[in-house]
Amino acid sequence: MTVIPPSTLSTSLHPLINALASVIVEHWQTLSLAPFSLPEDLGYVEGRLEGERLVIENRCFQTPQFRKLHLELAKVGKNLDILHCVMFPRPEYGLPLFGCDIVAGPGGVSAAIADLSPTRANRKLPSAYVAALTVLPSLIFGDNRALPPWGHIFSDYCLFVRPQTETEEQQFVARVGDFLQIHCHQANQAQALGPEEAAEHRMGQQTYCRQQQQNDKTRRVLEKAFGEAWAERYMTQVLFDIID
Ligand code: BLA
Repeated sequence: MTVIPPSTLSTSLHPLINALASVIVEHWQTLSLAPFSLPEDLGYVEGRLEGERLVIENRCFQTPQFRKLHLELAKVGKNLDILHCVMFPRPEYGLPLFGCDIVAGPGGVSAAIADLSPTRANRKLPSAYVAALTVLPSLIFGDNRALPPWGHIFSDYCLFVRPQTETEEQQFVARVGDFLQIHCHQANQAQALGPEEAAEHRMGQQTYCRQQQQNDKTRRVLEKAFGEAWAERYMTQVLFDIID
């Protein structure tokens, strides 16, 4: 069994980030994990953002159904804590992409986003996902955020909020747990598709990555700490690598 190592950053991160990381790791343990090597040891990286230390800690795995499970925790100085997670399926299993991003600052969590994003050309999630997601009770958040222009890759079930109370934070964590429960259950039952359908899902993943690479807010944080070339390489080869 592959053991997921504990985070070395967790003692200093926003509680919502630690809670989400725990939920993610818990669900990943239900999959058949194997190690995944990042390009040139990008497991733990340090840079400087306007004189402040940026620390990135990556945990990566693969499974029979997922080519890459990526959980990243980052800390920028004392002021910005980030959780980034994407589960990239192997295209032949026809699974959607789970993605989650949390950005927390001194004023609280400014962005909490989670989705199961479709990879089919018709932008629909598999019917078993729709069946499971539609029976989840609807949630109320006081501050729903609008998606940026590149955000058409996300599904109708996407949560994008600025949680304002602890109850809202707990509600968010619980819903991410629901997404992961559905997703890991479906993945563990998934059968491989034929080459044509796999090609469609591969294209869906390429579109997802291309759109995510347009997130200037992520890029700017990485550029300030590590420079333009490093940020470009990190965004296109680690965070959102486009597979052929
Ligand atoms: C927003 N992402 C952000 C923001 C920052 C980062 C600083 C702005 C916060 C805000 O608007 O309140 C930074 N995110 C990072 C950094 C990393 C990171 C540095 O992951 C990695 C090192 N982003 C993702 C994934 C999703 C995602 C997987 O990585 C979705 C599943 C979404 N992040 C996302 C969206 C925004 C965001 C939609 C808001 C962008 C906007 O409003 O323009």
